[in-house]
Amino acid sequence: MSILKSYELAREQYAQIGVDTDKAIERLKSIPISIHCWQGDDVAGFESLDGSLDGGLAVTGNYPGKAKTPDQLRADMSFAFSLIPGPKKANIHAFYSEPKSLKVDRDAITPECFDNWADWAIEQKIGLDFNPTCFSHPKSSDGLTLSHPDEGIRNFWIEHCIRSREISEYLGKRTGVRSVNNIWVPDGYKDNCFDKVAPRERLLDSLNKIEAKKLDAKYTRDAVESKVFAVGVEAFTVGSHEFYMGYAMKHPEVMLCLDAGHFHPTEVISNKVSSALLFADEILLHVSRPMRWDSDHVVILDDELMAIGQEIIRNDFEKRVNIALDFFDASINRIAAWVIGTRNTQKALLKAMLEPIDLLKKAEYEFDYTTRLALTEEYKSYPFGAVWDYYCEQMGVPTRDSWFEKVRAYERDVLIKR
Ligand code: RNT
Ligand code: ZN
Repeated sequence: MSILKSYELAREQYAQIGVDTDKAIERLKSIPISIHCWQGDDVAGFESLDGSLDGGLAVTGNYPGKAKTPDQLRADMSFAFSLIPGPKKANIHAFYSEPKSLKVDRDAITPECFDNWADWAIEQKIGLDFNPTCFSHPKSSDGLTLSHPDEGIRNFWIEHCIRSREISEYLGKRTGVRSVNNIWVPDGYKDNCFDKVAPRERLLDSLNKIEAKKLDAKYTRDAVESKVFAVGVEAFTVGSHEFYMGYAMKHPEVMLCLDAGHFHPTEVISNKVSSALLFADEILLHVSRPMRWDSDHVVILDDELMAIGQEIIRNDFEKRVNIALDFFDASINRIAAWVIGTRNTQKALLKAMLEPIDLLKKAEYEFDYTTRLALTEEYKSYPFGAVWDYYCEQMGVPTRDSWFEKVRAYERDVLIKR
């Protein structure tokens, strides 16, 4: 059946419950999703430094065709972008630098090392987000970086983070879109920690040094990301949720980052947004999917993803919640992973926009929990897919599952030949 015909029927059905689907589509067009480059190369980076993936980050699988050069990675991302509707940003890491000379260590990176990324982003008409890379490096091999007891190592990572902030500001200026600079460090212990205070004091001191200089808020803004555990860091992380929550509250210019995979297994970030935004003007989300001991599965349209979408949409938080993705799976086509995860995140937002929000809030305020339950359940099977398809068509990207054959063709023509 034609996409337009289905849409017109869906529009009528939604109109009956007071939902304007055209408005929902317009709203979705205004919400950028920051897409992480590191799904494309299994979080490897392109440095010729001696560091393999560490810091509790684990990527499993050996699907063929991963990007081995920055140009390949950008080509793959550009292709993925052509299959994803709506506004996007690209999220990059410091170890994707392309220095003009042979080797530039992390404490020496400069904005020019990211000129190729900036040029590409301008061409794609997108903004760029940034992250210092405090892992996969000889100086992170003790599992401690900004909280390392050795002052020399600490200073190395402080310098790296200071430079990352400046690079982020530069990228914001180049692209004309504010760049978010997100600081995550892997610091922690595999086994029980005897002194929990000293490492946190050192992390705090390092952050204060990193944040000492004020940068132009028009172009960059920092965020700090917590984590509860990782493989090899089971017992203790220095940068816990309470640590960074406290830090962000005391330093309101720094945003709190909530990663969906960084909490205890049944703890969800969808239930943190409303509290965090009572005390902060903006937050950063890392949309991911925890699965047992892994925190970074490709996001699917599950209850938690929909709950994240609902929290943003029901409360008009889209200008205050920076939505970024953070997952990596090397066992499937990496471009498909981007497309699946991003389109799902957008679907979750759209689905939330198709609820009659005022009506459901009213039922709740009136203690009419029967209406609340009956209607939310009924609306789950309203023809949301027809609205999504129409949106994709309007945005000039493949509708329904037709993006997939394009990924298969790209795999055959490009990826397999690498
Ligand atoms: C790690 C954090 C962090 C990373 C990326 C690569 O647990 O989630 O955001 O995934 O920086
Ligand atoms: Zn993350």
